[in-house]
This record gives sequence, structure tokens and C-alpha cells, in this order.
Amino acid sequence: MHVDVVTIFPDYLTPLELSLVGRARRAGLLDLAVHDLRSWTQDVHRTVDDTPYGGGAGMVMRPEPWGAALDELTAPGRPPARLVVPTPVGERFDQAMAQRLAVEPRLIFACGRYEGIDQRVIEHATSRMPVTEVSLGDFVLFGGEVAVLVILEAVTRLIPGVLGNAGSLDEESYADGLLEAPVYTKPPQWRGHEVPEVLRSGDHGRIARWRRDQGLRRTVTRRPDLIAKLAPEKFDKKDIAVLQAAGFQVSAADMAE
Ligand code: 6GU
Repeated sequence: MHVDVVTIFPDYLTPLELSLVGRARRAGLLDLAVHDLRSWTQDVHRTVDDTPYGGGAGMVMRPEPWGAALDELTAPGRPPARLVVPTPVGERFDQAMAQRLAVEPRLIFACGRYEGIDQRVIEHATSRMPVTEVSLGDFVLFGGEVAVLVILEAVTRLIPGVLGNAGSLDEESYADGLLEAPVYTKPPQWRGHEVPEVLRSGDHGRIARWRRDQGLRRTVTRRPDLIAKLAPEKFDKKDIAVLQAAGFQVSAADMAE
């Protein structure tokens, strides 16, 4: 996958040299270039922002440097790309969106700062390429850079070949719409706390059922919205008993055989 990131703070993206994202880059699975938006400014002050039309607090990113940057990055002969714009007013990022982005051949991230980028940049780009405005959640960051770190970490680990053990992708949280069960390693006793007996039993059927129950319990208490999103036929009788024991109202229709 090819990725370009345009930002006024290229140094914010240096963590992408580390850890497993860095390894994916060195392995040639992720080809990442970070660009300074100011290199597309024309004036001596390298201005990227100005006051908002209509008034109000803060500054807005002027369209000209963004237009020049996107023109150059999408010039004829370059591979087609999807533009991703991190913004608190975007579509909510989740594992499903990470999976859709992970199969794109090329992504360009446009990091806004201040109150955001002049909307005409997004309008114009939409006439030339697919565009996704994406939000990490219901809170406000100073800019898109940290969001790009989050999105790229979620996406990179889904690129085939990045994770050694592909099985871990099927078992992890959100793969089946539930949070994962707690995990344990050695020693079996620690500060008076014990690893659950079932995990040491070697009984794979019991272990799978225990993990399912724990995942259901966690999800129902921490993220009841995820339970409500799941199709009723995803629950077996034991699931429904666990959900009811946790105080979740299971409708009569869900309980039908
Ligand atoms: Cl993607 N960007 C900014 N600036 N703030 C956010 C966000 C993104 N997601 C949540 N808050």
C-alpha cells in the first residue's frame, strides 16, 4: 500500500518509523511518504491559514496550498488514491472502516489544523477522487496528525503479511462484534490472584465457551451498543442465558428457536 501524509507538522508522524508499522515499511508492505504542506505555499511567510468567513474563533486552512499539494500528488501517471481527511465532523472510524481502507492501493491523508480546512478543498477533491472524512470519536483533537497515527496503525496491521499469525485477526475484539475475553500468562498464581482453572484445563471446548461468556459479559456491561447491533441469530441459548444473567433485556423474538 502507498500512503502520503500532508501536514504542517511532519515530525508528528515520526512514530511511524517504530514498531510494527516501521517494520512493515522496511519490509516493503507499506510505502509511506510524509510531506510538509508549507512546501506548497508561495509567500515568504509560508502562510497556510486565515480568518474564517462569517466570523468566529480560530483560523481556517486556506485552500491554495492544499490544492497545489493534491494536484502534485495526484498528477497524471501517479496511482489513483483515496483522500482521507481526519476531522471531528467525519464518519466514525471503526474496524470495518479499517478493513475497507486496508484494501485500497493508495491513501492520501490531509491533516487539518486549527478549525479545519476550507471546505472547497474537499468539494474539489471529491470531483477528482474518492474522499472520506473520518472521525475517531466524539472528542476534539488539535489536528489530524494523531488521528493519522491511529488510523494507519489500525490499517497497517490488516495488510496481508504484516502480522505473522493471521489467526489472531479472526479472534480479536470486534471481529465477531464482541469484546475479547481477558487474557493470562505465567505464573499461575500472582499476588494471590489465580489464572482461571478452565484456561489451564486443556479442554478446548470449555475454553472456547468460557471465552465467549466472558466476551459477552464484558460487551454487555461496557458496550451494550455493540450487543444491540448484533443479529439475534448470532446468539445461542447459552449466550442468551449469559446476557440475561448480566441484566440485558433479550426480547422474546430473539429467544425464538
Ligand atoms: Cl479524526 N480529527 C480531529 N482534529 N479531532 C478529532 C478527530 C479527528 N476525531 C475525533 N476528534
